[in-house]
Amino acid sequence: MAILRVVERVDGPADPVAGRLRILTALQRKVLWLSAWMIHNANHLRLSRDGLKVGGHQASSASIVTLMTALYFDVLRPQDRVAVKPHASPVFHAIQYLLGNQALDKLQRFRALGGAQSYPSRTKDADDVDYSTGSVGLGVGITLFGALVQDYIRLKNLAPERAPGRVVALVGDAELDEGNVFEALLEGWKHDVRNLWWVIDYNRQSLDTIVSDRLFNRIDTLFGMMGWRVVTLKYGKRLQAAFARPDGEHLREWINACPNSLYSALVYKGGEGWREHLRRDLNRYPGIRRILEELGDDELHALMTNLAGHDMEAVLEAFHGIADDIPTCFIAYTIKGFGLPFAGHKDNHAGLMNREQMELFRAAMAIPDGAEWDRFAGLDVPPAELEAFLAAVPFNAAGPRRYATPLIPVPASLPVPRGARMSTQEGFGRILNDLAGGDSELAARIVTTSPDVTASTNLGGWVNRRGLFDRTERQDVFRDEKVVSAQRWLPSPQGQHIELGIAEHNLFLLLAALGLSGSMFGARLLPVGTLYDPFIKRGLDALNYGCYQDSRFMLVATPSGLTLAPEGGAHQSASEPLIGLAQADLACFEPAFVDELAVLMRWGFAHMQAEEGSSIYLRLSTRPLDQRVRQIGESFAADIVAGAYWLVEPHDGAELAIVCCGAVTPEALQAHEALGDDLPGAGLLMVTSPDRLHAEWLASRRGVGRDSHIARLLKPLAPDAALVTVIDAHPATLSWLGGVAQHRINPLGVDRFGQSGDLPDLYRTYGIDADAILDAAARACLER
Ligand SMILES: Cc1ncc(C[n+]2csc(CCOP(=O)(O)OP(=O)(O)O)c2C)c(N)n1
Ligand SMILES: [Mg+2]
Repeated sequence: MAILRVVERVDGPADPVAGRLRILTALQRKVLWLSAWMIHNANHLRLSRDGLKVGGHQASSASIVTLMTALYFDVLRPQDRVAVKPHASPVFHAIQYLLGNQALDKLQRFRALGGAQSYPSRTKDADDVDYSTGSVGLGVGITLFGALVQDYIRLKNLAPERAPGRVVALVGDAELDEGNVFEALLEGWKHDVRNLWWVIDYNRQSLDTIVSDRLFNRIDTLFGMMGWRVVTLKYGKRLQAAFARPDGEHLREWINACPNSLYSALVYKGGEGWREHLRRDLNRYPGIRRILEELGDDELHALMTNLAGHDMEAVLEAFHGIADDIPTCFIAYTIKGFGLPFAGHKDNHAGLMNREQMELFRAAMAIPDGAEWDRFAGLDVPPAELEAFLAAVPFNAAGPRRYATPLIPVPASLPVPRGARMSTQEGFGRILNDLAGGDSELAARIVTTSPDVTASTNLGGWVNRRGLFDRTERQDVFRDEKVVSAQRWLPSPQGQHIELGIAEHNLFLLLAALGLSGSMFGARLLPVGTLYDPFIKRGLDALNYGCYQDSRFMLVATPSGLTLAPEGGAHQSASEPLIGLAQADLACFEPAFVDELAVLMRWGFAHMQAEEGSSIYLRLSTRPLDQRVRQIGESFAADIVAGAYWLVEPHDGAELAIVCCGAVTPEALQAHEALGDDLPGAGLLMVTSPDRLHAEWLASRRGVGRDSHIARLLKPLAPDAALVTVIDAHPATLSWLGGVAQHRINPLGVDRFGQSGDLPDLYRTYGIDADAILDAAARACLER
């Protein structure tokens, strides 16, 4: 088995470049050791209370040690922003430990509560993670949108002038199987993104197996087509030297033609395996025979595994060779598990060194017993020299890298659009349009985006006034040709709408990137993104990803529900409010009236900026409703934000309440009226946010805080009163209300796929019309 022969020491020549190389090579050795030891400690040494495998990825980490050592200790600058491939988390934490940004006890508690996180987390880790990662592909995609956001801010001079940073993704090669990566690539081409680096750890292994040779042969072409520069780091300096020897070209051809699976298998088998194959295939060349004679098994193995991604000199040369802002993809050939006993083995993804292997590794790394966590033990560079080097690392030179940015003032109220009948979608467009016409700082910091549904979600008016964002000024051809259009969308760097192609992942990744702009790039933005409600599910993992890193944005989902009537079942949404209910760090609302919407949007813009705030999800509708002219004072506004208020107050001891939410409010009103004398004093509860109501109720059940808002609201009802809930969505969104005060509950909603129809037909068919509400009320009363 090939073990431990590949992490080389470079003897210390006198010139400064070589001196640097020597130190970086030593640090790389330390990073490899610490990342492997951190995982070993978590799995084999720390007390286990539950018998679960702790995990951690020694092979994935080893694969990227050289690349990350070069980047963090030499190439990166403080303004650069990085997404680290999820399984390199131990490498990241080890590097931050060496830089003095990560505490030892966090390393010792890797994957334990309060310790360093399994996958780099912007919110849970204390060592300056830029982008969280975990769900493969998303960390790659977000860097592209991060680069776009950096330009958005730079071209508008929203932040103090600084040299632009590079936004860097450290990518596992199998991440390129994720479609979202390519969706992002296309969008990046359209928007001419700059200052973006994707460094692919091309170890030719995924989780299950060895990746296909055929596929990767196409990857560089693909990047080239999208305007990227591709830098391939294939062979290290020693292999390059061997290729330059007599007959060396045959060795190069042999490796070039070697299938990924055979190369990996030989990496695992070591020197003998290489010798056997090279003898069989290349023995006729005297130059190759010489090489085989000169080198012992270990040396031969070291030569044959000298891929550029593990060759510090080659890696530094490649990174430092790029001085412009053209997006660049580095394809760095590496070996999964490089330097570890399971290097190259196809099953090594979750492999852990056992105790004996770790002892051998420790000996090879020259780590004395008890000095496992020592920052410099086992290195052949004096500690003082290493300390001095680390103190001068450019990436670390400017201290904390996150920016604090002032709050954007939000007015006490937003004007309510006037009109007797209006949908919440129309109200949304008018509120934004109104903001666009003013000159508030709030409006200046709003940036909107939509995946090709800008016009159909009512953002058109805003874009007419605020323009499309584009790196360069462009003409409106339709206007120049005097073709009349309601959409006058002028592209320029001043534009405040980023138009996307139809790709919901891109929408959510862009929203996530925009919502981090303050701490990331020094200018706070208030992103508003629109899409059709059912297509939230298309981008759901990316939405979750944005929330997971506590990015702040306002998602406006419209149209929604069965209420989209003739558009049919493929466009009607039902389960989305349950997503809103369950998704952490996303406050979800479904107003019925536009005065409620104005309150919620105002609150939303403030909540998106609050320390303990979150992102916002507004589920809106295209159904025009009769509006109410109401004075909304502070306490009424607070009720709307808390999630419910009585549209019709119940009498004390009332036996029934109808609870409604969103577009079906007219049906609830109609049913309530029809109850008339049969059930005097029945209440009509208007729910504006099942999510906020539920969250607060849960908190109160856990003993946090006082009575919940919903418990207070339901107090006047008789103890054995019935609730009939109705929402144009899955009935479970509101059925939990029966648990608040143990009222009997009859939940109405949509629990089957929809279909085309008009509102009366559909509401009747799916049981959410006034008759259905009355039937439910009658049944509830009979059950008493
Ligand atoms: C969306 C998603 N699907 C599946 C996984 C499980 N998973 C973790 S790593 C991995 C493959 C990683 O291969 P690669 O990106 O090449 O990384 P490396 O070889 O460097 O470990 C998979 C499928 C995941 N983390 N995210
Ligand atoms: Mg891989």
